[in-house]
Amino acid sequence: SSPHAWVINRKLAEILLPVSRTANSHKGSFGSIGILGGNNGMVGATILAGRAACYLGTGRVYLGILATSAPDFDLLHPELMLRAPSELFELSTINCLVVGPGMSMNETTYAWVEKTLESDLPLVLDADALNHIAFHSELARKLKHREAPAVLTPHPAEAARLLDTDVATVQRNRMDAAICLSRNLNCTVLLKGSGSICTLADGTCFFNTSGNPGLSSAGTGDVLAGIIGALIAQGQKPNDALLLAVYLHGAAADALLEQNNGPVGMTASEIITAARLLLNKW
Ligand code: NPW
Ligand code: AMP
Ligand code: MG
Repeated sequence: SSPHAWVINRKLAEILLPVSRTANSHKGSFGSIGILGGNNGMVGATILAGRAACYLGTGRVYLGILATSAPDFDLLHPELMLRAPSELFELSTINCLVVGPGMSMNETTYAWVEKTLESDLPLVLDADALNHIAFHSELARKLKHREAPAVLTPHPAEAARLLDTDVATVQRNRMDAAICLSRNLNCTVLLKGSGSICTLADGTCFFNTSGNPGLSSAGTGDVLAGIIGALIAQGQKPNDALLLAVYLHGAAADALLEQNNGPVGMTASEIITAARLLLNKW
């Protein structure tokens, strides 16, 4: 029989909402995030994560884009600060790193993941950061033994790589797969896909109730990584940030569906603005 799972619903999300902003707040009150990824052909993944972090309230958003022809700034969102990837590890204000969206797999990106795991910041690890950890046991060991928290956000294929199995096996028993990953790597894990499952290192499970197939399009996972990072950067505990982020991300898709802006053609960019609306009007 499956282990017990708590439910992530509006009621739980409400408990986790950030406290309202004080009149004398300033950008330094809302944290700084560094987002590393975006290799050739996938710059958009990092930009989507960065825009999500910005719209979900992070004080300062820095992007380290790895593509050889990386842009200097985001014309549509000039508030994003595009820096050399190494700067993300040098800026003392940064209090959360999101690593992996669109990073791609090569020796250079292996080294970036290794450097990331050596940092003592809270981490959100997604996409190719997870793939590097799956294929290099020395990185998995580093992750397991770090002191600072890490949230891993695999989709079923990334989870299968981490567990050295196939997607069908993961999907047949999603909860066991997520628990196993959390225990093996001593991390919080979000196993994505319809009915996303969060598991903590101690085996506690949560089942998300928001979201719909409108989310089945490119870039929605990159947006989710940015939302989780945004909430961590603003001071939420990583586990709380994950639970609230996964709910908001799904609920944003549900709001778009309600307005007939999906399921067909719902975009990752629209999830960002819909999530901002939900948080502000709650
Ligand atoms: P299939 O074959 O489609 O049925 P990969 P990726 C499977 C970046 N991106 N349930 C899927 O199955 C990412 O950040 C950049 C079951 C396939 O076999 C990464 O860095 C974008 N199966 C990089 O691209 C926007 C599922 O997983 C495999 C599943 C590669 O990431 C797009 C594909 O996974 C993208 O985010 C599910 N729920 N979900 C940009 N705009 O720059 C997935 N699969 O090989 O890890 O490739 O996820 O596309
Ligand atoms: P990724 O595969 O990394 O781009 O992430 C896709 C995101 O969309 C994850 O948050 C998934 O949980 C979500 N998603 C994809 N398909 C569905 C679906 N059919 N129902 C609910 N959520 C989905
Ligand atoms: Mg993804």
